Amino acid sequence: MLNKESLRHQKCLISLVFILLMILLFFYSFGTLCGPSISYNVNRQLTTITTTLINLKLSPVSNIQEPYIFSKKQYLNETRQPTVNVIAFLVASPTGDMRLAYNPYPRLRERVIQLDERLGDNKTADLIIFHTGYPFHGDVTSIMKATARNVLFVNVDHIFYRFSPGFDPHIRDPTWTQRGKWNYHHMCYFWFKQVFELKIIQQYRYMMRLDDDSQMLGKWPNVFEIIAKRQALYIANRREVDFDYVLPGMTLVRNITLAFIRKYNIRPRNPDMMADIFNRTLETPNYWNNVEVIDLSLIRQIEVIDFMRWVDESRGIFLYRWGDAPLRYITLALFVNATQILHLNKLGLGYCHPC
Ligand SMILES: Nc1nc2c(ncn2[C@@H]2O[C@H](COP(=O)(O)OP(=O)(O)O)[C@@H](O)[C@H]2O)c(=O)[nH]1
Ligand SMILES: *[C@@H]1O[C@H](CO)[C@@H](O)[C@H](O)[C@H]1NC(C)=O
Ligand SMILES: *[C@@H]1O[C@H](CO)[C@@H](O)[C@H](O)[C@H]1NC(C)=O
Ligand SMILES: *[C@@H]1O[C@H](CO)[C@@H](O)[C@H](O)[C@H]1NC(C)=O
Ligand SMILES: *[C@@H]1O[C@H](CO)[C@@H](O)[C@H](O)[C@H]1NC(C)=O
Ligand SMILES: *[C@@H]1O[C@H](CO)[C@@H](O)[C@H](O)[C@H]1NC(C)=O
Ligand SMILES: [Mg+2]
Repeated sequence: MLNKESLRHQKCLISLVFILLMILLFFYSFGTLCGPSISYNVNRQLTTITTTLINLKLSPVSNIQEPYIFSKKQYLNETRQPTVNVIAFLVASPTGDMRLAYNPYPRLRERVIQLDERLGDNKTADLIIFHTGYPFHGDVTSIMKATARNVLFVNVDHIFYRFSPGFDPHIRDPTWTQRGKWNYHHMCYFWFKQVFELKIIQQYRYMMRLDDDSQMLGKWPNVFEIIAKRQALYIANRREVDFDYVLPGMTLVRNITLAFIRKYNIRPRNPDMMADIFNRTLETPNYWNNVEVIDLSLIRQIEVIDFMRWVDESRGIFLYRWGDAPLRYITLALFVNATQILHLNKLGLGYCHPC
């Protein structure tokens, strides 16, 4: 039989254990709440490339986690070697908002087959199809089955429709419209800045952008190998210009570029390109970046990220429809010298757009 003393002792012990448990529970739930959220990313592959890891550590990009990724690796249970090279497309899924919704996926499938035939990378680079909306299951699988590459369908609805901070799309009207009121601007914003902030992109070193309304002409060598071997940072398509009378406010991009140079005391790495930007009255130059290859270590540099933020905060992308092409040209003029840029025409590589 227990005496009163030992009973009190036991009660004391039980309440002590209870309090300890509560404390543990508190910290546990706090930890899970504040820790990284576990979301549905089926492509959580670890890249063993140390350079990429170093870049990741240094990179202050926001690492936005994409909620919906549909990966071929997972879907067809295939194993592929991890790669640092990626080919990126952006398309809009058909939506019920339009009476005649265009479905881009059948044509994209043809372009993917063509890519496999024409690009000499032995089908090793991953393929990411950034998309808004909801592709049908059949569209996804028909593209996955058309290529030996790893294919990732990455939904970007959570970022694609964002605007620059403080911009009011309800009150304002655009100076330029294609598709919906702001769609073209969103596309420019995506390729200039947002794509580099996506978490899925962080595991790669080189990104080649292709559009679904363009084609490589003839056989191409492995451009990923070429850019790496020559230690270049960019492979450029041909030069074009935007005119201020077509795009009112285009030349204002010079003002914010100058302000940035002054504020951060930057010495532009490419004086010829800088002169090209500033020495014309109404024309702003660009490389027609519906095809481009970028060393992503470039846009992971802190000054480059600062410049992208500077442009973003100026709201010029939405106010004046500054395209990602002239903005990329200015980024290159600021941070990349002439030997670090390769040119498709000098490499003898053809590309058509639109076609
Ligand atoms: N998801 C989505 N993709 C878009 C949108 N607008 C353009 N794109 C994609 O962005 C790329 C460039 O667009 P495009 O209209 O060809 O631009 P342009 O060649 O500069 O006239 C294409 O591959 C399109 O599929 C859009 O509103 N939504
Ligand atoms: C996926 O493939 C691996 C190895 O090829 C195999 O062990 C595993 O059982 C497969 N999983 C499914 C769900 O088929
Ligand atoms: C191309 O890839 C295939 C399959 O992975 C491989 O067997 C072949 O050796 C590769 N060819 C070259 C030239 O690398
Ligand atoms: C942009 O710069 C030009 C030339 O320096 C100047 O005349 C103009 O007032 C500036 N515009 C704005 C909006 O700052
Ligand atoms: C502007 O600068 C570029 C590059 O230095 C040069 O090729 C071009 O001739 C210059 N144009 C004018 C109008 O000065
Ligand atoms: C460009 O920069 C690279 C790396 O810093 C350097 O090796 C090269 O000589 C530079 N080229 C020019 C034209 O300044
Ligand atoms: Mg196009």
